[in-house]
Amino acid sequence: MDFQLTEEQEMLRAATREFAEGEIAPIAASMDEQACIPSDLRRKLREQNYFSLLIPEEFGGAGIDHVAYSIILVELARASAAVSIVIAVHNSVGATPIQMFGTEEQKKKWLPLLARDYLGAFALTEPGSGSDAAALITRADRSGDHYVLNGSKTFITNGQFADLFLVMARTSQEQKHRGITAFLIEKDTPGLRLGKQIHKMGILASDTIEISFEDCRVPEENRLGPEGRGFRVAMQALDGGRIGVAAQAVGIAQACLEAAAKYARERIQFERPISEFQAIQWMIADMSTEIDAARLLMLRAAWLKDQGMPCGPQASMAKLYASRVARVAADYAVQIHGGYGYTKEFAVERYYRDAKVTELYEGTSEIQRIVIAGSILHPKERKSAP
Ligand code: COS
Repeated sequence: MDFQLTEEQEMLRAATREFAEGEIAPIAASMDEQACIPSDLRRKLREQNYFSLLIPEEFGGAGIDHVAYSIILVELARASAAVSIVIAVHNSVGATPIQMFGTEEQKKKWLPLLARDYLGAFALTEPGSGSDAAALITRADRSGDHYVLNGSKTFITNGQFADLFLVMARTSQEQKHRGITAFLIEKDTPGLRLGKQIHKMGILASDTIEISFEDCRVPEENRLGPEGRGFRVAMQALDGGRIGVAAQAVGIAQACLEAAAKYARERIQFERPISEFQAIQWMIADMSTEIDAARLLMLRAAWLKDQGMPCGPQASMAKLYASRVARVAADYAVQIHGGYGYTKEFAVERYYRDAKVTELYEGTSEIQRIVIAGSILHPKERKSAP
């Protein structure tokens, strides 16, 4: 067993830290305040290949492994959780499913576009189907060599700026999850409407919207995978996506620890830095230990994915644990800052709001426990590739 990153992974980590500290961290608070990522930063992220991380080189991407990918997301999230999720959604659940389930034509058509200038989004959740994803009711009715979509989707990260949506819709009313099919839908397809912005508690700079379909005609060649296999596409996309959310959580927690340690060394009370009090030291020690454990779970899941081995339960474990660590670390960081931690003067207030979402999206913590418990109580042979 080797706990050391390869030279290339370490180089990517260091380069991302430099980029994130130079270009993202200085504007993270103002992005949060204005609830948007400036186009200039989006352009720089594109130039630095962050939108092509998981796209294979043969399709114009950086083609890096998942271990490197997760480490990069940690560094981005350490500067801005909102930026990290924009990148993670595009790569993990926007582009990767095309690589996993697409035909050669689909890969050749969409992956270079996603690597170069398209932004990807993932549309599974509906107002009536969140955790019970297979209960979705958006219809895709066949009409000759097209499908006609009707219905609505919610909580679409990247939705406002996305060029390509991976959409799960129902092609059969008779079967629950086996009646779901995946489609690739471009933003200007007639009948696809961008709906209202969802006003969130945290990760404010990343956009989250509703979308709807009204007699939206999608050609058969835009179907991703066979009819009735869309639930599997979504689940396998989420296996990878959950590693990304775990990485985001580790990054937020790391930022909390660093901010808390810095403040504790500087803040004088009772004539000494508060870092000299054991109550503070224990919080720092617990944060540090738990962040390391979360990071190791994240790396193990990423490594399994790189080996082409089943990683669903391990991705769920990483997300479940890392997201709780992020929430608790944010709580400790605010606590160590005292009243100041409750103000906009310090970044820990933002970390506290940002951390919570990692326990909610890409499957709540309760769903992660269902996946983990299921893998122990009802084990199934599952391959990570289709
Ligand atoms: N990889 C491949 N296939 C998977 C899979 C995975 N990780 N998870 C489930 N499947 C397959 C199963 O093998 C089964 O297929 P077959 O019937 O062909 O054997 C099918 O999917 C249904 O599985 P299951 O019975 O476990 O599905 P459920 O409807 O009970 O749902 C959960 C399972 C709860 C895990 C799923 O609905 C889920 O992940 N919900 C959360 C959704 C989510 O994360 N939403 C956030 C969206 S992004 S903000």
